[in-house]
Amino acid sequence: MVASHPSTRPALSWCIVGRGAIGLLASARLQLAGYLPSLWLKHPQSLQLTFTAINQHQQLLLLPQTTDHFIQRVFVPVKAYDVISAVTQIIPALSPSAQLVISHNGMVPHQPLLQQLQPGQGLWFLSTSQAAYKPAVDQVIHSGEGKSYLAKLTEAASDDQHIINAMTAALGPLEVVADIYPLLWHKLAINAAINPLSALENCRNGQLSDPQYLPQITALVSEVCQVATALGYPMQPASTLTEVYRVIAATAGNFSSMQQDVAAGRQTEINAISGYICQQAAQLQLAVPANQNMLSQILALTAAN
Ligand code: KPL
Repeated sequence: MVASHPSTRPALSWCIVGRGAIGLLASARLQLAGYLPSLWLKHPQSLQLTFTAINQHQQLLLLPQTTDHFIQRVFVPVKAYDVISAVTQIIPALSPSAQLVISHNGMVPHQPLLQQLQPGQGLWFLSTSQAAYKPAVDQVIHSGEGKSYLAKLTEAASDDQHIINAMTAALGPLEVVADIYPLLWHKLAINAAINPLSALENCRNGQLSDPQYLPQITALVSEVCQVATALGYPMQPASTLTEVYRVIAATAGNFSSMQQDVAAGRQTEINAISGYICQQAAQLQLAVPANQNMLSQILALTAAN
């Protein structure tokens, strides 16, 4: 059988930026669905990836490096603090009508990205609760079944059916929503409650169901609800707290991304999570001591890195 090459079937080509767990999960699932994913890495190289699906089925896949210089579709699932620089680096290689799908934890101001795009280049946002981790640089394990939400961030976001189909293959089930921000605030509350606390306690998410953490988690969640509501995204503390405990139970055996970052001595997404909440609260003149405490403690813990 002759292997197909991206340039012979450009309609199926996707460029995936970075080699994070979600990006590799998306790449593996895209390839298995018949798409042609390629990796855009800081040090260009192809990757032989061992992919373990949610049903434990293992496959060895070859993910080539991106060689296109007229990239039409790109998925950018990088850490919050890397989004702007990743997009800045790839922009010269994009076609004038390229479609970019970004995905990250926490909140990042999207204005600097929008300023760099040409009028025909569209920006989408994907928020996912699919869970994956990398036990080694060339292995990715799909560790938790989740769901993804996709929304347009700009008028130039187009090519809808292809983007929706591909993102469904990559990280579905997928729901298309008109406004991603209510969902992002919802996810921010979950991450603000679980990520810093699990990193400070150096524990799996499930350990946070211990009643000793209830007052702290309740305070973190109600502060986020207060800020989100003041910004026009109404959130109820009681139902949000229930959702946080549902996620803790659903991901009980997992280490949160921030626990993993701290344990590995990497930069964390604390500024895009607790930092963003504190910044917004300061502008609204609201006090958020529980989130401020998480921010200070994680920054102190990682200061030496
Ligand atoms: O999104 C997550 C993360 O680890 O970043 C949660 C939901 C907390 C799952 O671990």
